[in-house]
This record gives sequence, structure tokens and C-alpha cells, in this order.
Amino acid sequence: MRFESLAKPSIESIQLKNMIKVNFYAALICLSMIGSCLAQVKAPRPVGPTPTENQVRWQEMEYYAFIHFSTNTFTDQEWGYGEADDAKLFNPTNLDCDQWARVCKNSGMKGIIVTAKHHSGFCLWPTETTEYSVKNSPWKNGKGDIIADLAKACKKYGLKLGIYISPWDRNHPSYGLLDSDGSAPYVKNVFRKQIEECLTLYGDVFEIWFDGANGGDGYYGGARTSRKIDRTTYYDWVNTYKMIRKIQPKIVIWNDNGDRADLRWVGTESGYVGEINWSLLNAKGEVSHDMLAHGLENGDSWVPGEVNTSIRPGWFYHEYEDSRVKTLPELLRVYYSSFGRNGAMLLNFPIDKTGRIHATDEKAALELAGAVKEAFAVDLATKMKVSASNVRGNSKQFGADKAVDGDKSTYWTTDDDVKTGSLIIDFGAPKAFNRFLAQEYIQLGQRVKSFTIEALVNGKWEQLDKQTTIGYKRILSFPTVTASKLRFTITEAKASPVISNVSIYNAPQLLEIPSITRAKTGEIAIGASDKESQIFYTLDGSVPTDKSKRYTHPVMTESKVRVRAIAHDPASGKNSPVADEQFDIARKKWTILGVDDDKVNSIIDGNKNTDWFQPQSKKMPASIVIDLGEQQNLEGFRYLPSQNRNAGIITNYQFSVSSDNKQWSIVDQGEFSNIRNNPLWQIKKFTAVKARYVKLVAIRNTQENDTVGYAEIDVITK
Ligand code: FUL
Repeated sequence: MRFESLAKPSIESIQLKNMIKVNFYAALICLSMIGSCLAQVKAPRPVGPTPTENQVRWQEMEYYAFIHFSTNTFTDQEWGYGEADDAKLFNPTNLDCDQWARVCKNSGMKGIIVTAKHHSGFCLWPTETTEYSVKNSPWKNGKGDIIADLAKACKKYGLKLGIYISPWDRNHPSYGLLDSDGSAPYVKNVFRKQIEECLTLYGDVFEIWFDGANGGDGYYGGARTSRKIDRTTYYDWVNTYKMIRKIQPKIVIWNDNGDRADLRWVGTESGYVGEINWSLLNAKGEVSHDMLAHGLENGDSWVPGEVNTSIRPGWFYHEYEDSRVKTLPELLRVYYSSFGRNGAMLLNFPIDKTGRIHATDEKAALELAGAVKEAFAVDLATKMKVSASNVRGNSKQFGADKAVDGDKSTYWTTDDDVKTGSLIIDFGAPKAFNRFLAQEYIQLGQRVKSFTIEALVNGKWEQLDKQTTIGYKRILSFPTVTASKLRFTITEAKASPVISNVSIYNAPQLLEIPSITRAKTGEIAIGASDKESQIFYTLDGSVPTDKSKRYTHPVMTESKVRVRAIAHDPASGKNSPVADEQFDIARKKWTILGVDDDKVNSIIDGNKNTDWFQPQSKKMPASIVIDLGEQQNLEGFRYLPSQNRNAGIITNYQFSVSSDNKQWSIVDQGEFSNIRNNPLWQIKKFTAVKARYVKLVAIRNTQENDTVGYAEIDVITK
């Protein structure tokens, strides 16, 4: 028995008890009021255009594959002409859609978009609309259907299927023609019917892709002529879209013609989108290059960017590109510059002549998957103490921790009148890191205009980066820093920032691939991007190791040579991927004739960043004549358009040779396919011929005007 319980309670103690009771009830009432206040803190209102459910679902896919496969694979072209006979060449020896899907799945991709029909017009399924399809190819005696095989493989591997169907059809006789009432029979009876077949026969389709290349030369049922169309009106997109959405309500439409639909091209095929990347756009009519690259801060529609690039220079398979497959550092650059910048990454595999993804391409894609997995394995922000400068209505629902809870449906946000603010992530002890990732909750619109990140190093804040837009996902890379806290500050936003995720990583450092160039003299220079690494190289085609010859100064060679080089880090013992360049004869004795401008030598200086343009007075066809200094056994030439200006890019050419600069014979003529979107080295081969002078005649350019430019011209000797 305790003494206190026996004692009679005093007046004071009764009063005290009553006071406690009263305070307890008051506190209860208060708490429940706060509770109901908290429950009432409303989510921010959306700002500007917002994504549709389909667009959000698409954005969350992040990474998927393109497959380019057609008659081009067998004719070694980038753009097939639509020649009827080419169908007879389509004969993969070991077609394996299961392998395509397996490689894509193992590479971390979520879907596959296949060229059901490319510009040649050849269809990979037995369409009813044309005879120009697999049904008239020797493959499976005309009984095959690649889209059906791929749809099945995608299902097996849990991948989504997408369809590329080229509006431009270089085979079809009615392409580009109009009926007397102004309607387009090709669009009504062929193109739309083909879309309908692809969207009804093969199950769910997540994306449909309408390329912007349109009109020009073609076979057109044997007419072999040039057809021009107005790409904004000819296809009657409004009705085409209606039909598509009716058949596949969950689809997203990518279109680079006329009115934009759900997704936009980012203005380049090199694998990056602008650092400033708004998912907004003014969707009607033609869109400027700048708007494609950066979106538009106050655009009228939500049209996010999709970054498309090929794992090789070309979109279709060419054996000569077997040694040109993107290296790991190159692929990682694409990775960080695509969905690391609020885009999606669409990486292309050119299917080879056997009908499979080439082993080298598979290896490269798997290496990328491995490196990404390693880089993003441990999120240092998870479960760390995090505080915010402002929390919306002081509500737990919108607290700082919502940005690091791993739940994409929750977010940290501020009061309506607070458009700036910071989050501090406290690691408790110093941590090393070099990657920062942030995501906006895009369902409420894209809001952030600028932000900074800082690290607390030895008690002082150091700025690591200062950037602009975030969007669905932004990833920043910077040199490794060791710090105890990270501060993420939104410095400007359209409205209260809404951040669904912040992550911090420490990715392993990669050695960049060395660059190899050859000057006009024949001198070969090899450079590494950092000073610490050593360079080793070979000139006989063998794979270099750190036991190969060490590079210390430029190497002189005048003959044809294959140079391979690695950067080697002596500290870690690690090597970069192998850089690989093939050079033909040195251009030491070459002179460009008839041009009174020293700068013209830029086109044979071995530096792809220098260029030369024909004087403005020069009209098409414009030619350039090179004296090779002595007779050579020629079997081809190469042309690289200006890498600095999107102008003067030759599309149609003639190439002639001469022994005396008087009598000329044309040895090759034709087009540089897809050079506008993919301004790479154009390689043309012809029957070997001896000559001392060569002439490249530009007949047409991408802009259909008289500007003609060159970064480099080279020959291929036997
Ligand atoms: C380009 C096309 O012209 C290429 O051939 C390729 O299909 C690429 C994806 O788009 O514009």
C-alpha cells in the first residue's frame, strides 16, 4: 500500500487535476483541429499543360529499342529506292525475333519499335495493300510475317510492341498523287489501311512512329520519278489520328510531320536532347529546330521529347560498320543526355543479313546495362535525414521525406506562394558521390525553371552544378565529391515546386575513348580526354593492350592504315574501350584546283570540325576538283558534310575521275540518304579505276538552294 493513496486530496491537488483535465481536452480539441487542418491541405493545382495517362505511362518506360530491318539490309542502303526487284533479295538466313526480344530485355529495355515499313515501301508483314512485302520474298517462301513473330517474342519477354510505318513510300504507284477532288488515294487506300492492319492484327501497340522524311525520288510503280507532297496536309493527320486512337486507345503517336501528336523528335539523331528541355510545345504546324531540341517553356501542349539514335552510325545494317558500334562511354553519354535530360531513350539495333542483332551490338547494349546497374545500385539519399525550407501547409503529406521515400506517387511541395526552396539531405557522415537525380511529379505540370546543387565540404557549401529544367527525370554528373550534406535548391519555378524523387549515387569512373585524327601530311595524332591516362596503340589492326606501343608524339604514315588505341589508367590498371580509325592514303600531295581561297584546304585537313563552303555566287551544280598528285587506283570516295552548320548538305551528287583534268568520266552518282538527320561520313564505292583527278559535283542539297559545304572529302583506294 502506498502512502499517497491514503492521504486525503487537498483543494490544490483537486484544482490541479481539474486543470490537467481541462488542458487535456483542450489539447485534444486542438490536436483534432490540427489533424483536420492537416487533412485539408490541398495538393497544388496543375500548372500549364499536363501529360495524358498514356504519356505518363510512356515516359515511365524510359528506355526501349528501335529495330531497322528491310530490303535495305540486303541492298546495303539507308534509304531503299522502292525497286520492285528488291523484294527478291529479302532473305534472312536465320531470322530470330526471339533473339531481338531477349537482347532488348537483357539490356533493360521496355519495348521494341520495328520498321514495319520503311521508306522503300517494303512491308514486313503480308499486307493486303501491296505486293511489295514479305509475301513476295524468298524468305519462308513468302509465308512469313515478321510483325507477328515479333509480337509473340515481345509477349514472351514482357516487352511492349511499337510500329514504325513510313508515310513516304518510294514503291507505291499512287504515292503523292491527288484525285480530282483533292483527296489522296494513297493515304485513303494504302497508308491508312496499313496502319489499320498493324494496329489490329498484333495486339497492343504502345507507340506508332511517323518519320518526317517525305517525298522525293522513287520507283513509284516503275515511274522512277520525283514526287513532292505537303507533309502537313497530305496525310490528313486529324482523321488518321482519330482512327489510330479508336483502335488503340492506349497508344502514343510520334510524328515529325505537321501537327505534333503525343511525342516529339528532338531535332537530332546523334543521341541527345537540349539541357533545357521543356515537355511543352506549340503543337500546330512546323516546329523550329530550337523548339524540338528544348521544347517551349510556355508551349500550348504537352509533347515530350524522345531521343532516337542508332547503336551504329547508320540505321540499317552495313558490314563496314561492324567496327563502328558505339562504345560504352559513347552509350553512357547518350544515356545521360536522353532520359537524364527529361527525355526517353530509343536505341536502334540494325538487324543483320542473317536476321539477328549482331553479336557486337548485343555486347555493347549489355555493357551499357551493366554499367547503368552498377552506377545506380545504391541510392545514398534513401532513408537519410532530409529537411525542407518550406513544406506545404506544414503537412506531413507533402514533407521533405516524400522526395526520398522511393514512392513515385508522393512528393515534397511548398505553399502556393513559395516558388523557390531547398531540400537538405544529411548523410550523417561524409559520403563520396558524383551523380544527382531529381524528378518532378509531372502529372501536375513541369514547373522548375532553374536549380542548383551544393555539397557541404568541411563545413562549407560548395556549388556542384547550376541547371535549368528537371521534368520527369534529370540526372547530373560531376567529379566525385566527399561531403556530409547535399543541398538541392530550386531557384526559380513557374509555381510551387513538386518534387517526387531525389537520389544520389557514386558511379564508377570510366576512361574515355581516345580520339584519333590524321592531318593532311599523313601524321596521326592520338589524344586522351584526361591527362593522367597513358595511350597505347597499334597500326596493324591488332587490339592494343598496355604492352603495345606507348603513344608520346604524332606518328607519320603515308599509306593506308588502321589505327587502334586505348587509354590506360596506371593507377587502377583499367583500360578504355578501343578507338578504331581507318585511313586511306595520306593527302599530302593533294591540291584543290580552281579555288582562290586557302580555307578550302579545310576539306582535306583531317579535322572534321573545320569546313568550307562554296562562294555564294556559285550555283548548283557546284563542283570541286582535287588533284591527288599522282595516279591512284580508286574504288570509292567519302564525303562528310559540315558538322557545324545545318546547311550546304549535299543530297544528290555525281562523282567523276580523270587522268589529265580534261577528259572526265562519271564513275558514280546517286543520293546520300538520310544525310540531313544523320550528317555522317557518306561512303560510296564504284568499280575500280585509275585516275589522278577527282570531281565531286553537288546536284542538290537538303535545303533545295545553292549552298554547298564540306567538312571533309576523301578517296578509297584499292
Ligand atoms: C529518319 C529516317 O529517314 C531514317 O532512315 C531512320 O528511319 C530514322 C529513324 O529516321 O528520319
